[in-house]
Amino acid sequence: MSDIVPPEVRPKPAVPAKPPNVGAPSPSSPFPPQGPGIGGSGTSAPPPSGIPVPIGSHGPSHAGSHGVGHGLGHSAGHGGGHSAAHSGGHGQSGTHSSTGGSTLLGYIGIDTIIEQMRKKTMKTGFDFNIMVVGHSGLGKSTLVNTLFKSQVSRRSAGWARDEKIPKTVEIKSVSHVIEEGGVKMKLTLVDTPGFGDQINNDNCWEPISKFINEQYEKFLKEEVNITRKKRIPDTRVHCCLYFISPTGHSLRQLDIEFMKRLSHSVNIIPIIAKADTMTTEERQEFKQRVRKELEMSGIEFYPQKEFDDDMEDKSDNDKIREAMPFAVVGSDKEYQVNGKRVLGRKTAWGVVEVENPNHCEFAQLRDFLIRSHLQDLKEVTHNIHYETYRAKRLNENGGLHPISSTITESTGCATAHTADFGIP
Ligand SMILES: Nc1nc2c(ncn2[C@@H]2O[C@H](COP(=O)(O)OP(=O)(O)OP(=O)(O)O)[C@@H](O)[C@H]2O)c(=O)[nH]1
Ligand SMILES: [Mg+2]
Repeated sequence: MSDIVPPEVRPKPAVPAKPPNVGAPSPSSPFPPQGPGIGGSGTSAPPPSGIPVPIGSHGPSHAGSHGVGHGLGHSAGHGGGHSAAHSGGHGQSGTHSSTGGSTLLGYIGIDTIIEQMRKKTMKTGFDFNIMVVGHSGLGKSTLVNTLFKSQVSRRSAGWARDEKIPKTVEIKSVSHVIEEGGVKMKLTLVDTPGFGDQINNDNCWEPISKFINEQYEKFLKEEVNITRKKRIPDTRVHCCLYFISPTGHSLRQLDIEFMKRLSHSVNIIPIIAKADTMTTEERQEFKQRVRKELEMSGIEFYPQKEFDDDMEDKSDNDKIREAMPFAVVGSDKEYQVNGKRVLGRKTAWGVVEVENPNHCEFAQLRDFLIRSHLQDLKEVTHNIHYETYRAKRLNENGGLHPISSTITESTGCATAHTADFGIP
């Protein structure tokens, strides 16, 4: 889209960044970046010939704590990983090399694999599906437009007096292809108008939960088809932004109910909407209270502690978790501030700058969501939430089991087993 900021004027991520997502292998990739020779540029110059290059420094632990997933396949949208297949297949070769302690007599070009993966992924492009949930008028559409610097969500004009509020929660899904730096992303925005707008809001999480599961079911059906598509369309919700009203009091029963019910089937990121309506102290107090309430209700939001890959991941994610829920402001209007055009909300007493970390936490949310964790959101969706759904469906279906682990292991192929499930 037209007004995407060129990379050179982008501010640095405010949260610790993970390795770049574009073309980067998943944590369970058979070829994770290891030291200076591999990874990073991928096109790095070969070392002078004759210098022995140590190989195979990664062992079986690189199955990753998510346990499953196939780096390239997954980022290209047709994951289908399996831990047994992974450690039994690709994982083995890495283990073997390290125990052998072999050294290469010259450059063979293993480091070009990253570039090969990058090229392939660039060609295939990315899918990212984001859902927004929260009361009407909390700024959901505005925030998504602010996040992607384009009009990806049409703002409703609000309910006119003679207009009827929908009787149930509707689910509306729109897709856009956005491109930046030669990388295409198919962004699907799932809106949920009507959520929390009824007199009786009991069970208004149900249609949303149903929608999320329907996408898993679609994916599962495609996966078990004998003639599978080369690339299964991924409509699964990778992330659900949950908008909390800036009441300054506490969470509503509906907020707790929704997050409790859905936190095990989708990555929920709670955010405090319209943060400019609170003073700095009110905001801090409210954030603390919300955090406490989430903890007391046992709500696990993304990034879930149990899925941290390693100590580095844990320490990065701990910082993010401590700062959550981000209190954000959205706007798709630009104003001139100190000679610069900034996205903001103009008030009688000045402009609230959306991307200014002193004004609100939008930049932290954006960096976390897009610049450091987008690929991880997809992986957790595939490896944890979808996997849970898949296992449950297979159990319901008369206890069908994957084909024996020997076959899975001998093929070493992460997706080989799926055609053998008898899913209806
Ligand atoms: N003060 C303030 N107002 C905001 C913010 N974000 C959006 N608004 C305003 O709130 C109103 C509703 O914004 P929308 O983005 O349409 O809200 P929504 O949640 O998508 O609304 P529905 O689609 O009707 O559920 C508009 O007038 C926005 O300009 C914000 O961060 N702060
Ligand atoms: Mg809207």
